[in-house]
Amino acid sequence: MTANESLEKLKQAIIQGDSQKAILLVKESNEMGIQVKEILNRAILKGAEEAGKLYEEGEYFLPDLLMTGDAINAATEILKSSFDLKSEIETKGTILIGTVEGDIHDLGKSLVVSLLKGQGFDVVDLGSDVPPEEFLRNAKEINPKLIGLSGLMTMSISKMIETVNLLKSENIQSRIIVGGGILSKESCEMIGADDFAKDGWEGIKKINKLI
Ligand code: B12
Repeated sequence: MTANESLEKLKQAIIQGDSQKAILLVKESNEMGIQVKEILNRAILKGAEEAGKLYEEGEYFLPDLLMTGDAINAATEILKSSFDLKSEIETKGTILIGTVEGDIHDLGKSLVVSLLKGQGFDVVDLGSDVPPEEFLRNAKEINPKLIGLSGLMTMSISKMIETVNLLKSENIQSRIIVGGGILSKESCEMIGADDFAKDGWEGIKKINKLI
């Protein structure tokens, strides 16, 4: 099997929500020497996007999305182990991260957490559906170098605005980055964040620059 065929099969397994197949194909792609970033961006994220489209078009229902979510989780769990290699290097600082209130999507955020830990950051992960006040309380307690807000739904943008406004009104000095496929330069400006990222690796580059 070629690299392209292997990635295409993995993408299909994600769309079909076949976790067992996805696990096998991630391992196979790894063994073939395909880069982790390629596996994620060309197969897993593309599969997630297509499952999302099928849901929008009414071909998929919530249980189908759940199966896709499980397959994404199973596949990314394997990839995460290859990020956590540099955990013994000196810490680059603390990052506070969470998915904003009303949004339970947390697979992408958890992946970013693993990437950050692998880069030598200490990460405090508040999980998903995190109210603005919870971000504020933790920011005051931890004084993180950067705060990352994740959100995958259009309505999450208004929660990001609310969260950033609260943090700024309380004089929190941490840099702020927002992440998720719905974001754009315009929405980032509207939110008042320092930057945005639609992909984990782009996010890491931008975080390293911001800090
Ligand atoms: C899996 C999935 C689910 C799973 C989530 C499981 C989980 N534990 O996360 C389940 C089935 C539970 C779910 C539920 C719902 N979902 Co859903 N879901 C998806 C799907 C198919 C994939 C998301 C995913 O995991 N992607 C894979 C990960 C790895 O990628 P990612 O999250 O984008 O993360 C990457 C980047 O965005 C970035 N990133 C993410 N966060 C951060 C943070 C920082 C700081 C940085 C730097 C970077 C960064 O880095 C990551 C790695 O590259 C998307 C489709 C899509 N196009 O995204 C729909 C989608 C997000 N869901 C959608 C909807 C509507 C829902 C529901 C409302 C459905 C319903 N009727 O109940 C509920 C939401 C309930 C709620 N209140 O939150 C819509 C949102 C539409 C919109 N624009 O508002 C989408 C877009 C589907 C669609 N096209 O209609 N969903």
